[in-house]
Amino acid sequence: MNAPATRRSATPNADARPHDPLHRETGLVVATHRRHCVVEIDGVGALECQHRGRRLTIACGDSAIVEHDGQYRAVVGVGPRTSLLYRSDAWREKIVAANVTQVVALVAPDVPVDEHLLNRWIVAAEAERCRFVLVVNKMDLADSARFLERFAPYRALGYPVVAVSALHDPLPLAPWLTGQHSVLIGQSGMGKSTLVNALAPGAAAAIGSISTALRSGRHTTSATTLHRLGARGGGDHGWIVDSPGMTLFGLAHYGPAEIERAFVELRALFGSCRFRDCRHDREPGCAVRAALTDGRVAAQRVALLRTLIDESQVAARALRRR
Ligand SMILES: Nc1nc2c(ncn2[C@@H]2O[C@H](COP(=O)(O)OP(=O)(O)OP(=O)(O)O)[C@@H](O)[C@H]2O)c(=O)[nH]1
Ligand SMILES: [Mg+2]
Ligand SMILES: [Zn+2]
Repeated sequence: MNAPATRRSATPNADARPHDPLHRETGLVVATHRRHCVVEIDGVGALECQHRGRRLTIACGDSAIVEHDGQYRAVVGVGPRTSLLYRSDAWREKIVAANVTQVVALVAPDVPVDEHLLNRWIVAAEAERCRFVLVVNKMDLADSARFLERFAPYRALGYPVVAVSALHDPLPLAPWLTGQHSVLIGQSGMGKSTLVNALAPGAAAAIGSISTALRSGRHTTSATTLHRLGARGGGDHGWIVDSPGMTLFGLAHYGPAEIERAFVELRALFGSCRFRDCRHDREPGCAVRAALTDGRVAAQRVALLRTLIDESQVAARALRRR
């Protein structure tokens, strides 16, 4: 429904600059931070660019149309997107990554896990038709085996749960990343950047120089960065996006039908509710509530379903008032 204006848009802003000739080329967005981004163009290299136009949203993974003449460099448009991972509420939105095929969420035993947030990432992945993989990191820590057991219900839903130690044993994740365009997502401190450094050759150096270029030289990640897997020139082995830790993930841009479809274990039930616009709350003849009473579905997933439908309706009303 109310997706950003640039979603699946290929139309560049075409007003010409006075000091032409400009080069106009297309490249891959490999870093974003506020209104700046870095675009990698074949045969040119990495260019730090500004966005042209306030309405233009640019994400790592985007195919960006860049105008440059040596001094002036701006992204004037982006190519059509196959997926767009972003968070939103009734008032604003924040883009995480574009054109990803897979969402990889990280949890670790030494950081309190917000499972509500984790389930929101699953919903976002499903709504964007991306594969979802859960990574349980820091398996070198004491008690990690018991921590891992906590995520058995996600495996039961059909999501792969991969146990790694980014510091000591990152390789179990490697086969899941090959050939995929992944975004790593998770609360702060779960080990996303450590994992990217372990699996993408040259990532540490790239993150360092991007942080300097975009003036974000902090330990905790503030820029979003994209890293190629495998050697350059050796074919597309895929890429992985490292994003800053998140505590909020609003999904107000999806309508109730998209939200319902994103709950894999509930899909078969929705058609069976008595009312077509059932909110699966107190309505009589609700098939979801019946499954909840029987213990066939988890209470926290149904609670999230209701919350997301509510948020989506609040956002739709706010949009109508604007
Ligand atoms: N013991 C152990 N510590 C780890 C492991 N992976 C990461 N860490 C530590 O966890 C801390 C946070 O790691 P980061 O990679 O910065 O975490 P992040 O998810 O990128 O955090 P944000 O950028 O703030 O979102 C660092 O001190 C890492 O050294 C691991 O496998 N084992
Ligand atoms: Mg980080
Ligand atoms: Zn219902």
